[in-house]
Amino acid sequence: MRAAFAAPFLLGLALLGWLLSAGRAAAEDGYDLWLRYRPLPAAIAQADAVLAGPVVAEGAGRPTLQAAQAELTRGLAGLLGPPSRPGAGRILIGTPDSSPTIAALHLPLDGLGPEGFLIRRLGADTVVAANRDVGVLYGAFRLLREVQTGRPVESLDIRDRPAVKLRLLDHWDNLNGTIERGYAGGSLWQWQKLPDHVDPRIADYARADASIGINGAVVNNVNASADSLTAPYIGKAAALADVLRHWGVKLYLSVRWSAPIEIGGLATADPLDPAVAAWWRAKADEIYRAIPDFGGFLVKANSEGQPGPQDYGRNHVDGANMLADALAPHGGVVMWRAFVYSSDPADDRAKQAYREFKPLDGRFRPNVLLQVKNGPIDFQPREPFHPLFGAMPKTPLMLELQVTKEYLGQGTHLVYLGPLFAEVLGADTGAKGPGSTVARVVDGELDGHALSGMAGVANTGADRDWSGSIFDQADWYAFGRLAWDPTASPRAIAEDWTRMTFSLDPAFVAPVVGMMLGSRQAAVDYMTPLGLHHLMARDTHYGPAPWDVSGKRLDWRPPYYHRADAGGIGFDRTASGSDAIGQYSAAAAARFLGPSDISEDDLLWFRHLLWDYRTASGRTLWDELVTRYDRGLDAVIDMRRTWAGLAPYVDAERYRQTADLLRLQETEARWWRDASIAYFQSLSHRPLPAGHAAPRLPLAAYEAVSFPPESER
Ligand code: BDP
Repeated sequence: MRAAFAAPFLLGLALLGWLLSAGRAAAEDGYDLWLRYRPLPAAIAQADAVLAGPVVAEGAGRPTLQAAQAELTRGLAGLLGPPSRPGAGRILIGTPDSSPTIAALHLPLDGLGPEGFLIRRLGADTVVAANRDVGVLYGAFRLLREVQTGRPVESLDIRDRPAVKLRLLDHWDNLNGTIERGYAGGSLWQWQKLPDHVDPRIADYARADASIGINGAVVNNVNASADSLTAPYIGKAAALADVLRHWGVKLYLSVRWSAPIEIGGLATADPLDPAVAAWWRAKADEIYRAIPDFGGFLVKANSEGQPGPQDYGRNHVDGANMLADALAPHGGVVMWRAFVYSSDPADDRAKQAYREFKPLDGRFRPNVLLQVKNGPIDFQPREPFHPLFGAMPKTPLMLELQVTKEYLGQGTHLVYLGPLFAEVLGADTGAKGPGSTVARVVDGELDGHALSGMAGVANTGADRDWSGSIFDQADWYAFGRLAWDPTASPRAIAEDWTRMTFSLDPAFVAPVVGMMLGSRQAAVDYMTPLGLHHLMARDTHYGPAPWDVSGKRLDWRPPYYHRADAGGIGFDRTASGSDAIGQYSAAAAARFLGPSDISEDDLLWFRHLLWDYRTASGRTLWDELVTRYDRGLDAVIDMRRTWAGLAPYVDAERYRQTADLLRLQETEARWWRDASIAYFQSLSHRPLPAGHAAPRLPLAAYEAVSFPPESER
């Protein structure tokens, strides 16, 4: 048997866990995520017998180290089997200050920072060492990943550290247990039972985060309730933090700007009023008494009707700095969101955040990050990168991505978001010459910021499979991996995920990864091809509604975005239109508009064009539009076919879930395609190009669809 001599009781626990998880294997309901630890194929397990010795961690009473030890013990037992080979080398884990053995090795840990790690084979032993316990934990998960993905382990020599400092999930969880834009069941937190009962599942959640390097969780909705800052809720949050902490995950809170009025009894929330500042200081002190490692505040202010400093004639700097001053003595940060747009429809919504924030560059306190969505509108299937990236060199800009697929098919469509995330990270802002990518802005390197961050709006919920479907788990996984290394390849991430989640068999991995990599472009094509955007149904953001003019504001109506009529289609954001293009560097603007952009992915985002405009393919714009809608639908039909051929490689439960959802996706891709073509044809008055089928129903039938039906809302 594997032995864990520093904490022998862990052996029993680990084995129990292993037996339990083995017992669950039959169900394969997705609960285990990518941490399945099922036995590896014999050939690989044989080679990995170098890891068949005991996991040794010196340093009692250090929960994160013990978690790392238990994880390695459990993982290796699952992957390689419990019995150890006599004489197999040890797996030594720890930091120089936790472990005299590690200290005596004088390993080169400089430059690894607090979260980096080193994994190295030393004689018969394998070492996982770091400067801090959390680095050891990350190293343990990395070692397991190497084994689990079938990489050779005989001569391991890995040094790694995260490029981004704050790697956070933003949970849009409400205190009543619902989740805004959540498609995987209710909230995991169970506020009502806290702090007396902390669901053991919280530890599993934190463990999954840790396995991909996520080190923070904002636990409540950006549309925050002031109640989350009351003493009872601080107590509840503290109970959560006590669990998250062991896995290196810090707790953060979204705060409601008007809390000093709503729960503090003040008459105002004016950031320049000394009583208001004092209230926030006292509140921060109170939070830190309960949660000593509290991360800080996330703020949605003066956005979509939320209160904010502008209600008092102040600006975002006044607001953010006042909160920053309250948190600074404790080491906390303010993440101030840049998702703002005014109600003046005359002004292109895509321009508004830049216009409001760029002049404020250099005026924020050092512990403020400005949190900017990937694109200037709102998490669309494709957007050009947000023009603020590269435009505010004196302010750390935190990238906000949406892991939950609000506009991309929600909990049902298979759309792997790795390519979307990587596309924005790889986009060249041109701010400081070629290669000034969003990734380099976000990790702080381009402008020399020590503080840096990436946030993903979480897709987790209380469903057994956490994310709503097995394939949606890949987006959580990809977000973590890219926050750790923003230059990582979405293909490599998909390959690792597929191997860990399903199987090492190349006959399975290759087609699944192919399917995943093509799936985002497929969704773009069947929903909003060629740079079209925001054509989804109002409020639900599910299903097509390019015709809908019922929104209260012009910019809540799809025609505001597509601007189609008998003449043509698209939003003119060139200098002759709204000139949103003018917010980008000359190099980026030239790429968006230039003839070299043969992908034409952003064509109608920036330009209003005649239906007969010649696209790069030689087809007219109208014909190209129809061709892309069909390309999207065809890609989904292909995905279904691919998956159908993979049944022999997957357990029945996970096979069936994916097959069912792909069938639904095909139906809905057809709905999108037919409804959109029917609508745009009513304006273009052009025949469908040869070989493209007419929509199955007349336009009126699509316009009449209400989805989800009223009864299900
Ligand atoms: C939009 C969502 C809305 C969020 C808002 C935000 O539709 O539910 O509150 O973004 O990010 O995408 O604040």
